[in-house]
Amino acid sequence: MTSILRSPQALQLTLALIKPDAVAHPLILEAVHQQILSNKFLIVRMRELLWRKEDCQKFYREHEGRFFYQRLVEFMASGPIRAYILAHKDAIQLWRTMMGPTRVFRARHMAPDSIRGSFGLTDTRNTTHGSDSVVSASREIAAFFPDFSEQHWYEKEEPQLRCGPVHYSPEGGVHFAAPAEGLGPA
Ligand code: 3AN
Repeated sequence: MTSILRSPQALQLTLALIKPDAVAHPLILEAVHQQILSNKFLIVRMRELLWRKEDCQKFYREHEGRFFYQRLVEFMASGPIRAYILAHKDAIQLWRTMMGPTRVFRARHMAPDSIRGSFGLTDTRNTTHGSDSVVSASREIAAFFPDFSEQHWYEKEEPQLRCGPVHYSPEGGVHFAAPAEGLGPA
């Protein structure tokens, strides 16, 4: 396997999900999207999908046997979810801080302005998911975006996005590196 050299300033990737409780509410969905933008994440990819129960079981297999597992799997397959690949310096930690604690009671008390503190309904219906390590981010990105090559992205897209200029497409909801001046279509 080819190793990928990353400079200290390199952008890190994470997988973020907006869960069915939030996707069902357009204002909450938009509020979370705006928080992603205002925290200067680059949205590398975005898609909405319905998850099959088997996909949820596979994704959450580390929790199999826990008391909330069945409830979690049923809930995640109960309606559309939105998946993002987000890029930022220390993206994994930043997104997890923005989400706040897993348990909603704790989120409301310890991080009332966090996403879960603001919008979480219960410990299961807690608005968002975020990868918890570089290894899980790679695994989770591959699960939701099978055509995305992290290696290609780090080699070709990351340097352009990091050095700018970067544009945001409100229609597509993603960022892209702008072509250099004078190289665009006539
Ligand atoms: P996080 O999403 O904060 O990384 P994990 O990975 O421990 O937390 O749990 C995955 C998901 O399982 C949570 N987002 C939540 O929906 C559900 N979950 C975790 N702990 C509980 C709990 N004590 N009661 C109900 N659901 C839980």
